[in-house]
Amino acid sequence: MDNTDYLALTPDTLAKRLSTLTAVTNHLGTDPLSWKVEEVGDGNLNLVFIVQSPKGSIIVKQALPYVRLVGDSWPLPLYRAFYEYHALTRQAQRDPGAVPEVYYFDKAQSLIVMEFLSPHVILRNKLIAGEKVAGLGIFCGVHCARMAFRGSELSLKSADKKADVGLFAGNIEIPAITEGLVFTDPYFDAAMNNHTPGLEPVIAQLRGNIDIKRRVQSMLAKFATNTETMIHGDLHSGSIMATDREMRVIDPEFAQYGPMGFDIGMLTANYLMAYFSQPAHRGSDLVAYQDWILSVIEDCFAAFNAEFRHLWATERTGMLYPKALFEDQGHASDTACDAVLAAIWADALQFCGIEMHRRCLSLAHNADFETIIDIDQRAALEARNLQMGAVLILDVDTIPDAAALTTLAQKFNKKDVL
Ligand code: SR1
Ligand code: MG
Repeated sequence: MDNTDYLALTPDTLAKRLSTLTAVTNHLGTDPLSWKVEEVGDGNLNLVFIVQSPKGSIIVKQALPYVRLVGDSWPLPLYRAFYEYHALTRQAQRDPGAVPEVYYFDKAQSLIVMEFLSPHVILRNKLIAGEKVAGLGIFCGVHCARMAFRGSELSLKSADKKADVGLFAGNIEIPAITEGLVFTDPYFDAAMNNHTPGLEPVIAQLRGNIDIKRRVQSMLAKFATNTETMIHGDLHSGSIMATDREMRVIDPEFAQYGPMGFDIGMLTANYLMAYFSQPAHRGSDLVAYQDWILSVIEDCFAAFNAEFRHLWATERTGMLYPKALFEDQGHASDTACDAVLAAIWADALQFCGIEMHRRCLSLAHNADFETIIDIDQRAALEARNLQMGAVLILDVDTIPDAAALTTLAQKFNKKDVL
């Protein structure tokens, strides 16, 4: 493939342009005329192609030089594919089997060729359809714990971790999207915002609350300056593909070094939004399905804590909390681990509340709510979500554990806010 000037692929040009790559022909065979190419990208940023042949299938993901959701009025650097590639390789090392296998990366073309996951579908669509995924919470909790621990100086050599922080620090514009759309825009009348009509009284309360803005800005400072581990950066139910029992995490193009509680907090927000939206999507199975979503949240945090403690005991080889300072002195380190986990929990809850806000107030909403056609019903359900988000930000200290979090969700689920 011409590896110099970037050129966006099309379904018509892809086969010819990729047909000389061994990494591709290994999976598809050498006859590009037998390849079927389909552009399936429905995300906010990139081109995504499924390429199938009688021999096999691949995914080709290519960055566009602008935000697809908005158009070329919002340019975005192609280099994000470079960070996605490096994130995928680190995720594969730190949690083997959790992400698609990468077959090929072309930096100049901002293009990644990877494993086609089948019959997996986007988890968000399963949650809207009322489908369960066995082991979902455990998978997510274990994955988040492995990524948090193994990407930090609890585990990595400091020189390696600091070099990686330096590498990812070159990514400016992608974190800037999160800094704006997630942490800032929801809390004032920003140009790209949109919201469901009817939510105005709730929005006025949130935007009029200086405490919320202060706390969210403090979490933004953590997001932007605390480089304790490599985070996915955009871990929501659209970033997980699942069958009824098998899961993979995809799309780490927002990866950066950031706070350990960020990914699990964002993901929890997306489970809570799935939960709050269910009355519009379910019939007689509503209560059982909502209970299942809450059980996923509880399983996720239980698995996160258990895996993190396990890694603390077995893989604590970095410069932080060294065994030389604890176990080797005959001092248990359990209380230190408890304190680290408590700080992650508090961060996660606040990131969760912020994500619950931005998906209803800022530019990029989610299908859980957006597919609700009855605008009054959508506003009523989003209002519960917005108000619970505010409690997570303001009253984080009153929510000790995942059981308290899901109890709070049940309380808001019964509340008529509007
Ligand atoms: C302009 S990009 C909007 C959103 O899409 C991505 O998936 C991230 O969630 C980002 O905030
Ligand atoms: Mg994405």
